[in-house]
Amino acid sequence: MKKMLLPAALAVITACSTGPEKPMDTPKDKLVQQLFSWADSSHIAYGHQDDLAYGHAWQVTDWENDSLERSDVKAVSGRYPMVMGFDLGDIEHAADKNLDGVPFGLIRKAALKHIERGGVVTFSWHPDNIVTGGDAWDISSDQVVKAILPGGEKHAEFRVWLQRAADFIESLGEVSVIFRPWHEHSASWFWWGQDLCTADEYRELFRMTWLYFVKERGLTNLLWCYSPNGPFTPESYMERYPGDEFVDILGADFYEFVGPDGLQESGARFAGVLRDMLTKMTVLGQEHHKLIALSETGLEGIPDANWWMQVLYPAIKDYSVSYVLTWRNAHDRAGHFYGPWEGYPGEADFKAFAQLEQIVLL
Ligand code: BMA
Repeated sequence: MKKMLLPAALAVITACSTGPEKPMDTPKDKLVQQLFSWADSSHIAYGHQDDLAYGHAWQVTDWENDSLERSDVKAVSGRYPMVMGFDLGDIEHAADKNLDGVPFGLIRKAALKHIERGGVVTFSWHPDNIVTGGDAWDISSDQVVKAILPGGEKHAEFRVWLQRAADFIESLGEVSVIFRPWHEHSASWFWWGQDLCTADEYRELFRMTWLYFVKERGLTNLLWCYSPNGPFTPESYMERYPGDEFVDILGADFYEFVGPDGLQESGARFAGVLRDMLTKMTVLGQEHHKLIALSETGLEGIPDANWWMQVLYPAIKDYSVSYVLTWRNAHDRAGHFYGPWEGYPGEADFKAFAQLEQIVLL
């Protein structure tokens, strides 16, 4: 597949600046240029969720005094992942720790440390259900999005949740990070999902969030990532797109699941669908002058010892995808890992993947 050429990158960088008086050197401009330079030169940055906070069978405990040098990815490959994801779930309650028990103080410190080392940070957010009091996965009401939009009975209360999330982002200071709210909305497992609100309501939710962060709070250094779940058609991918003004990265989440026909077939199926998704996203990225990214992926427990080199890499290698992020290595949930760790059976395979010239680690 032909690579995306430089003019697309220049068009985006230009579009991201507000006028001739503004030099293209804001933290956001630099991050956009960095991501485009990988995509345009056929490099793919590798990312891992929560990588500095914990890993398989360990976690940072005394975070204030910890230099945050431990990483499962580094233990296997000698380098940190270039992209690191963290989740803001429970920030809406002004909690000390996120939904997975990671202190927000640690998340802030780890994000800033990673940026200081030269890495890229992305935030997702699994906020609770403000109507039912349940979590992000509580889909018992299809009135939640409607209720939090302007005019809805929970709007004022939800603005406080937005304020708390924005306060956290603001506390990072003058750095640029990727923000990826309202993800996997084309599926129906979160209260903001496909069957839980209309397309108009979803778009309004995304825009309301953007307007609050960017216009009300002046948080102009965020790169906004839109990330439906795969598979999709170009039409279903764009069905709830909030608009070019509100999005910087066309992302997608897509995981492999092992079916009854076994590992080999599920790997082949996953890779085939992923290639199809990336082909469509490449076209959409060119049309809308946006970066593309595989914002979440993985195979839980990685039962295939050759998954990185024989499934993931062949599926992504022909695409100008800026980064690919695998989900977290839980320290407290047996078998819930998506990245490598020292001693796991696919260690050599991950090492080979990380050593590829095309794959960027830190
Ligand atoms: C999910 C799982 C959960 C976790 C959530 C948010 O995919 O990993 O255990 O709470 O992401 O990080």
